[in-house]
Amino acid sequence: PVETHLKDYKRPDFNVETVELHADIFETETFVTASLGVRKSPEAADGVSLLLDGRELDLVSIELDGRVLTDGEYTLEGEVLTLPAAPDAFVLTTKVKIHPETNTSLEGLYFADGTFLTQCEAEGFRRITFFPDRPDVMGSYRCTVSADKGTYPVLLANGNLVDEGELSGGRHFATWEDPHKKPSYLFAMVAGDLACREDTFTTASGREVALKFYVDHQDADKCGHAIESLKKSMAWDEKTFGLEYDLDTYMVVATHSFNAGAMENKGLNVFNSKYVLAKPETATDMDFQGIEGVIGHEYFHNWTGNRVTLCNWFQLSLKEGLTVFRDQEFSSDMGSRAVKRIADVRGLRASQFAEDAGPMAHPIRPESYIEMNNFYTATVYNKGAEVIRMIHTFLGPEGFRKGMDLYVARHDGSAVACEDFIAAMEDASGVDLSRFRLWYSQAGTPKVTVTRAFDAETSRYTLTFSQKVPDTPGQANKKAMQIPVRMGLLGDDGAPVSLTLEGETSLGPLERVLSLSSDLESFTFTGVEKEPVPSLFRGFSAPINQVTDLTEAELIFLMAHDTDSFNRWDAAQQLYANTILGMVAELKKGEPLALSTDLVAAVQTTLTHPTLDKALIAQALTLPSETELGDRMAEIDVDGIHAAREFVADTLAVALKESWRSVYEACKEVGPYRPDTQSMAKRRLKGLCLSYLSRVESPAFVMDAFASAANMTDELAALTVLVGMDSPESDEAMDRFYGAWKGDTLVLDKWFTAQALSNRPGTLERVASLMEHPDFDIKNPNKVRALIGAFCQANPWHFHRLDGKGYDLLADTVIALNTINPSIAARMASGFNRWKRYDEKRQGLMKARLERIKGTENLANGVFEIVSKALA
Ligand code: HT7
Ligand code: ZN
Repeated sequence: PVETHLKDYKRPDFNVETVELHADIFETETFVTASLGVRKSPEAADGVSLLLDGRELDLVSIELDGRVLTDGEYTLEGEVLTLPAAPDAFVLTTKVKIHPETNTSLEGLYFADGTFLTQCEAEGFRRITFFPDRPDVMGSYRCTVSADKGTYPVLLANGNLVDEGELSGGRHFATWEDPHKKPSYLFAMVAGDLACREDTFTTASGREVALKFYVDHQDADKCGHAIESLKKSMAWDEKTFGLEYDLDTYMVVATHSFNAGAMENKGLNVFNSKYVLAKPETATDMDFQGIEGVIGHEYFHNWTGNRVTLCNWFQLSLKEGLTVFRDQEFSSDMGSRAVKRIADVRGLRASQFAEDAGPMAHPIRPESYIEMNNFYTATVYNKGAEVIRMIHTFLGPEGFRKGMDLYVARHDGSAVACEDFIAAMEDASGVDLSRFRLWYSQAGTPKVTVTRAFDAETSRYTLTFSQKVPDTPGQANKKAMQIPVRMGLLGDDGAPVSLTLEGETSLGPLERVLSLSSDLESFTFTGVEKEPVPSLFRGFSAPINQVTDLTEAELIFLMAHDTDSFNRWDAAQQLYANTILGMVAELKKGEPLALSTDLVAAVQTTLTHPTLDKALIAQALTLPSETELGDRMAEIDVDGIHAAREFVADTLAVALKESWRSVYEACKEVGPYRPDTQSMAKRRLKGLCLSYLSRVESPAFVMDAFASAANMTDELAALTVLVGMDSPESDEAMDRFYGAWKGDTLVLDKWFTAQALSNRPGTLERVASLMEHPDFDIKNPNKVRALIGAFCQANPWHFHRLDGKGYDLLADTVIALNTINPSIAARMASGFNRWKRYDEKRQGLMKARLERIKGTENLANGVFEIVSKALA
């Protein structure tokens, strides 16, 4: 396989200014005719050839300015069609035959669940027609779709509908024109039989935009929340960034067969139905929040991604990191900022930190790729968003807004690089970001070690920070990064201490942002009478691993007193992790376990806190997952972690039984379901109490909660707890749930996941047998993620079974998916990425499975890239 390198990037020799497409869809074949208005760039050398990408296309005919080209006038080798010494300006017309009806990759044009639809990012357009399929080639598109009218009454493409009509043989057509120039990855078309839910939004400048959601007829009653979320997103972007929508129509199509969450195609988003469809009976609070976030994300791409796009795929974080930051801010403004931040950081630590510590570690702007699809990663997206957040921290909200204004004004309508964003931020704010740029080129999670010294005689308190960016594959000896430390100091009564740095003449603020930029730095605060407890990296001000020597007592103090909600939560997490990992070591030595009474008391205080946000209480009392705990160990002790974590959970359940019970009762709601922040917080805490109570109450108690649930959040919370209980109630609940929801594919995904995550003996065998269930379909990525993804990523105790059967299940799945859907196969293969972190026996078992995958005939490039890097 060929590796593409950032250092080899050159601007294109030819641009395609206009694209006229005709897609004639039939049941067993589709014909695509493309007329491309091509113009040579003034900088291109004389005699350069035009190169067009094409994958799995049958070339029917090719013409240049209306003249049929003969064999010698072009070449077609592999996936490249070459026109040697192409003229300066011309129209190239090709006609190809494609087979969406057998395309299971879900890229290009494909047919799923009765609908034809497209997915072009990153390189799917080349599966539709011959084209220079790269994001810096931008043109205006006019697209005509034709299909049988009875079967596919809805025909859509980007932009505005400009013509439609009947054709012979019961067929019809629609022509769409997009007034905005775009790269090919933003192209979309759809043909299907879909219901349309409509609404309108009036922009700040008074234009009316039609909002149209296309879904399966049976799902037409589940679009309300998505539509409301879209309207909120549109209003938020106007208010926060002054950015208004730029077309008369905004269309969203929902499909059950999709490789990712959603796609921001210009004016015609395609969504995984999971991120559109919701009603209280079928969707959980998390689903409602997920929909709001993803709808926002795709909408915000209209400016950060579509109007200002990328010059090459190495710059992916330019649109994704920035747009994730924007969607995070949007969700924070719509709900609870602290709760959202905790969820985001939990996710970042679980997936991105692991990525940074593994064989696929890459900077947010990668330097090379074999398969671009492998770089839609937590690093590019979530660490990318953290990098934007740090710029926001350094510049402040006003400086950041000025930077955004300048970025959009300078680059609207063009394809640019991460560097252009940083330059706009610097120019608008006057803040120097030269060292900060290292965040774009250096991979790895910096480790920041903090030591403290208090001098009671001079009332001076010194914090010393040393930073080290770890080596990652292909990158060693890295430079110190610029790191913002949002911090405060707490006095022994919990009150914040003034932060006056040595040399300052006036009393300092109660919170400040320190900037680290070298390997070792000290900051001395004056006028500190008593030794304080430091609260550092508040709000997770930088994506780093903090190493401190805070004692159990200090962590308990921060858990109770820190003014920063995030750090209160983080102190609790550190406390649990220290406790559980300490127990893992004790178990190894054969020592008996005992939980500190101070920790139990701290949990009790938090649980019964009269005024604290209930969602924050729930977050603070959720133990780190077995995977998170494993990430903190040099060699992951699967069984030790499981045993110690279970011991802590059981002990807390027994010790605080009365409190869990009373808080549980107090969180019970009256009245109908509402997806507002407070009600969601109550349900979340109630669900957590139920999970602790299940350790001390009978299965009948949980069954009762299951049977009386009035919404999917409560129902699933009870089901998830029940499925882990080794009792007849568990099977009964699974059967009842299946019976009630067998017609709803999204709800069945929850049923599959609940079983995949069970702690019960025989879970692996259950997962294997569910793969044969009539409702499981390996061609459907949601089903694969719900069952096998959940099992391999979130049930480490069963997945890492010592007989290697969990590893076989994953390897067999990757090999099966290799031909069906290589993109999902590669994602699943990364389930082995951490193999070197386990004991020798497990390492050997995983390595053998990786080698088996690598030896598979016709291995897809993407899978090859993942497994060969893992084995290197
Ligand atoms: N920009 C999109 C990324 C994407 C994608 C979406 C659906 C299917 C395959 C895909 N490959 C890449 C989604 C986003 O970040 O908004
Ligand atoms: Zn995105």
